[in-house]
Amino acid sequence: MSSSSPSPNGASLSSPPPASPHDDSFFSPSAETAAATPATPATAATTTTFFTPVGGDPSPFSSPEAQISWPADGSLTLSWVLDLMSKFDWASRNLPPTDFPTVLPVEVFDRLVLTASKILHKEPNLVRVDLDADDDSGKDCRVVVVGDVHGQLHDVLHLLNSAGFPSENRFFVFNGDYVDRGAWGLETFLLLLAWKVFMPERVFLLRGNHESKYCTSVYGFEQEVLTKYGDRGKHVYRKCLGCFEGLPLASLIAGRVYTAHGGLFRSKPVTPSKRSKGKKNRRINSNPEVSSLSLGSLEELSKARRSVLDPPWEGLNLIPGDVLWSDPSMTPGLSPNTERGIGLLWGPDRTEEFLKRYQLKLIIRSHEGPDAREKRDGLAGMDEGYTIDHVVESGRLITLFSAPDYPQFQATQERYNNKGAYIILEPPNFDNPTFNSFEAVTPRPKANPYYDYQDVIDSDEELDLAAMVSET
Ligand SMILES: [Mn+2]
Repeated sequence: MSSSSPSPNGASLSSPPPASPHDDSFFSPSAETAAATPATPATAATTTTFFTPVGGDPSPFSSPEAQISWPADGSLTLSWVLDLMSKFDWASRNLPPTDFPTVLPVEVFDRLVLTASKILHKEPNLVRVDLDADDDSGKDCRVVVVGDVHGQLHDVLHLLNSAGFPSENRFFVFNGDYVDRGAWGLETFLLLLAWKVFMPERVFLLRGNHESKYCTSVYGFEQEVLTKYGDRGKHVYRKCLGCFEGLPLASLIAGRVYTAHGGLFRSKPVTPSKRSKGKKNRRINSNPEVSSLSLGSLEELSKARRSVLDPPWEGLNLIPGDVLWSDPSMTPGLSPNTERGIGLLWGPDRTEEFLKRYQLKLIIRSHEGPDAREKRDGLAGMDEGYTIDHVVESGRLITLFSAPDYPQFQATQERYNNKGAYIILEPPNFDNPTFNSFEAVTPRPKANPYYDYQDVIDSDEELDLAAMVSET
């Protein structure tokens, strides 16, 4: 693995200085709350606030008395997952990042990631979230859909508190982009893996474009891991990348709602037969002309090879890159996403085609925050954490973004002040979304950025393809 990170603008990514302890955010929990153990059932989460409420009041948890250890019998419990969350929250407020291994030793990290990776790698590219709404036990089921969270740990904890934790009848589908930009990508990703391991049939983690070697080497996650784990950092980073490769690409909820990080994808180019292995076919394969682009099928999606560190932008395996990087457009048709250098742009006509072909009602995708939306003609801004982009005969296309006050670090004083949002899908059809917008948890604990946010390109557009080639 190369030790130098690609840098789109030629700026060097230097190691951030070690963070000073957050002296202004130390707290002394009161005696009564310090003794509280979060052993209540997950359903209680809607009424009980375990974590720092909006406004930045101290966490009700005491300092971790001991570091996290892997359960002796190897099976995670609800209290183990809640304990992990509270210790991550505590550590983010009270410890310098270099002390993170005192909370989560590398051996425990290894067990968690290995266990999660085994589950994730077995899942199909398109995970089916099936709820039996006719069944008596299914009529109280709901699905919470979450968009980009980008290492904003405290906002994720708040979201889980607000929506209620995963449980027998509360499913979660996360649309990817767990890491990068925010200072707690590792904590965020690991706590979601913990939920996945604890409730593999209730929690679904899809891959975002940031769950890749290329993005994490530019937007902070690699540096974050190297900082937090020191001389074990390379090992930890490699294990995370291996886990990213296993993340499924898309979900189909109740047979009616398609979700993916970027969205739709092209049909696989025709493979040249041995007889016609001429120049013409080769050219079409490596550089498909606009006229040859057509929407891919769910069957093609299911067959795509997703285990790649960086989804390729050329060649024959283009579906993962499309699903992770594409954006909707108000212009009809399908065209290459030249702004991003990978993926597609698709118009309302293609949303209708896709919905109609599979008798779906809704596409929920993520991938565009307030910064990206500022530059998109004809598409709404991300102030509320979601937008309804296409309204067509068969249904709707929604963009969902769950990182409020994003990005955590930015060069200008003026912030977007965007809300984040999550969606709840309820029976009987799970296709009429309820939007829940929420504000960022403030104040955020102090942290240093892990990437050069002043010089790095503003949005994750314009892939530095040369860097990707050298990194592959
Ligand atoms: Mn994205």
